[in-house]
Amino acid sequence: MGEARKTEKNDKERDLEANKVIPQPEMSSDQGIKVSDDRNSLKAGSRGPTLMEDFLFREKITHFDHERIPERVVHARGAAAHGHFQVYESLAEYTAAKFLQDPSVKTPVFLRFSTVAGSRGSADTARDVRGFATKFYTEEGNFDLVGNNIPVFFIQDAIKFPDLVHSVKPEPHNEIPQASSAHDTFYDFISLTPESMHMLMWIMSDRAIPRSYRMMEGFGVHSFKLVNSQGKVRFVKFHWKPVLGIHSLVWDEAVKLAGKDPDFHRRDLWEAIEGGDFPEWELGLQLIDEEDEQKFDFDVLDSTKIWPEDLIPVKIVGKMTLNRNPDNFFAETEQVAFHTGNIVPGIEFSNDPLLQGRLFSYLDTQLLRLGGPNFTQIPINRPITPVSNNFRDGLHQHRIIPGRVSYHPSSLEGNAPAEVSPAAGAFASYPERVEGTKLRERSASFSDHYGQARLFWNSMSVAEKQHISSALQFELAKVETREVRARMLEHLALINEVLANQVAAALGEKIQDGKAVQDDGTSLAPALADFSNAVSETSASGGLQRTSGLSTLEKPKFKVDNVKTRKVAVLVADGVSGEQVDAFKAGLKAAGAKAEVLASHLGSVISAEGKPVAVDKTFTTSGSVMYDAVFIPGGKSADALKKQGPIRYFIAEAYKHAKPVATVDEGADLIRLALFLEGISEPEAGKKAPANRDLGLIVGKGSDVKGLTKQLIAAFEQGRFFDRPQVEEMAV
Ligand code: HDE
Repeated sequence: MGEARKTEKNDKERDLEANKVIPQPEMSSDQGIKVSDDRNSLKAGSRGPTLMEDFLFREKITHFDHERIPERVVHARGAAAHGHFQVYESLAEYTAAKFLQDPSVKTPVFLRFSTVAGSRGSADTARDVRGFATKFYTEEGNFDLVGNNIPVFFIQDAIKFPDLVHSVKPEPHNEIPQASSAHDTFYDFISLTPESMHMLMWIMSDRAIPRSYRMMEGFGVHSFKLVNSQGKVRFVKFHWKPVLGIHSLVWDEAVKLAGKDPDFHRRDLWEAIEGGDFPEWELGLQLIDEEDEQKFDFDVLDSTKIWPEDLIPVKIVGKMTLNRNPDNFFAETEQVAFHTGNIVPGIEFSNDPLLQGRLFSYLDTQLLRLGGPNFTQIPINRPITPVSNNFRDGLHQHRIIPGRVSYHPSSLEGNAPAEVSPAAGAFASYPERVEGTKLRERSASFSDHYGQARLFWNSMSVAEKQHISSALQFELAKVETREVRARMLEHLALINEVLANQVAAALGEKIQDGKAVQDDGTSLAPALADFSNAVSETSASGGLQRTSGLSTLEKPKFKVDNVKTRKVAVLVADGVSGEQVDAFKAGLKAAGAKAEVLASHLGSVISAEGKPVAVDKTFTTSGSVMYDAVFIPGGKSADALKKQGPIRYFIAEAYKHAKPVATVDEGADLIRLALFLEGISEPEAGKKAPANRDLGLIVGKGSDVKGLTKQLIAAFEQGRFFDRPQVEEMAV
């Protein structure tokens, strides 16, 4: 078995393995000198001063003093994993890229997820776009697809990126707020940058608070180009579709999780992979022939626009599986260096001005962050292909290249390394005709900033619209400058009147004829210089009112498993029906979901049958926000739990967060206490069962836990239950 596993290792795994340092039994300094005492510095007398000559002390402390490297200027907080990618069938028709030709080839990948605005130590569940950066270690060199979980971006031209980031980061005078866009400078900037309005809708939507990295989509955002071996060119947008479906938190959960478990997403990814639940995404392509570039009312080069899936369907072409956690967070996750410029033959850039700017930025930032030009030699960044060129020296040079020649052409040592022809696999840009007048200008085809924001809003379900509206009410209420709030309201009025009026009401403002006005009718948002290039009359939405692929609550077009790895909290105390706990756990396990037993203490509780029931977590270290559903088994335990306020809170909170709540027998009383005391009216007798079930409140019989488990699984299929009445009245 050990041997078999070894031979299964891919080239990247072998490469990383070769760099693994196995701890030795004997301690030594970095110079290899054995250390006898690592706990006491060298002193002149046991109470005397430490001696300068203590080279062991100095070496240890100096290394420690230099342990930190600059964090990424954006996307500082992240988590990553190894895996592989395989195409379902050859994509030779579309691209010459070798790793997309053969379905039997497994290309190793390293994928890093991240939040954008927060520092390395910030919480995972902040409202933010998530980075979704994949490094493919292909046979033709590294291909990096450095994407996000939102398919559009805030700005159209890379030159604005420092301004955007400065505006969203903590404000410079007081370094407040951390990992949040809800402050003046962000809204000041984007209210003067209307091209941001489409992305703003996404950021205020549930997409920006994912349930798990494993349950979100990924997007390449820009259009790239695929070129086949005959030189045929197509524009392409890359999509990653999660096999577990797209799921989000609700805002209250995200806020609470930031305190209860700031590592919520990092831990979730780590635990899933350790437990053998390997996250998977299918790769999707949207393709537009080069000749059709001008056929649409949006510009294919504009990264603030999607290509609506109802116009240009997503073709599913392959699958990525993450199956191995990093061995060392710093060496791999922190030191990995992505670069949009890392492409392989068969894939090319488009002229999207946002993408073009990124081509400069990534290499530049790594030079500072990783301390010089040799960061490509760090194991996680090394390609699996041989590297041979005349680059030399530089900080942290690890290669020892023998010989006199470090230039080309040369005659002294056989002219090696020599150039390679494109036919033999060298990269050669396709002969695109490029011509233009030198100018600083944006194309008029980039100037609709509201059409797709409207398309997004119109494509949302009622619950999703409500979430967007609440998010905007929250964020803008945190903005202290009234004119900035007013300017934002006027943008919202161009997207949707109902939305704008809801937000205006929460801000105590009024909108008249699209303008935010004071009581006397005068404008609240004085006209400012127009930085926008905006036109509001046109629509860049392909003539569509709504499109599929945007709402996360509608049934997806791709195949998903909404049940696998879902986590249910089982609330127990002494006297719980052990049989029911066992039956419930077995039923969930069979469906690929998980139950965790929670009690007031670790160890075990004694079941009604007199046997120990193992406890996974205590009530105090967990919370309903860490679970997808709650189950209260029957038995005397339910009576004991009734008396505990935090337990009633646990149940009411899960209910308010629209999660399935299930119970049997004696548990029904506990639920009644928890929910109906919370302001929810108990359904009329007789109507109870069917009405409750539709709302994800599942009350079953202890004699049929199997049936109840099935109902719970069906509830997961349905998603959350946002239609529950009266939840706004609940105190949790
Ligand atoms: Fe980035 N971005 N970005 N970005 N970006 C960085 O590179 C930049 C943009 C994205 O897990 C930096 O190594 C510019 C869009 C991800 O290591 C930096 C512009 C998209 C990651 C940088 C953009 C992204 C980064 C900071 C405007 C989605 C994290 C540290 C043109 C398609 C990768 C680093 C990881 C990181 C620059 C816009 C995604 C400074 C100039 C659009 C996922 O180079």
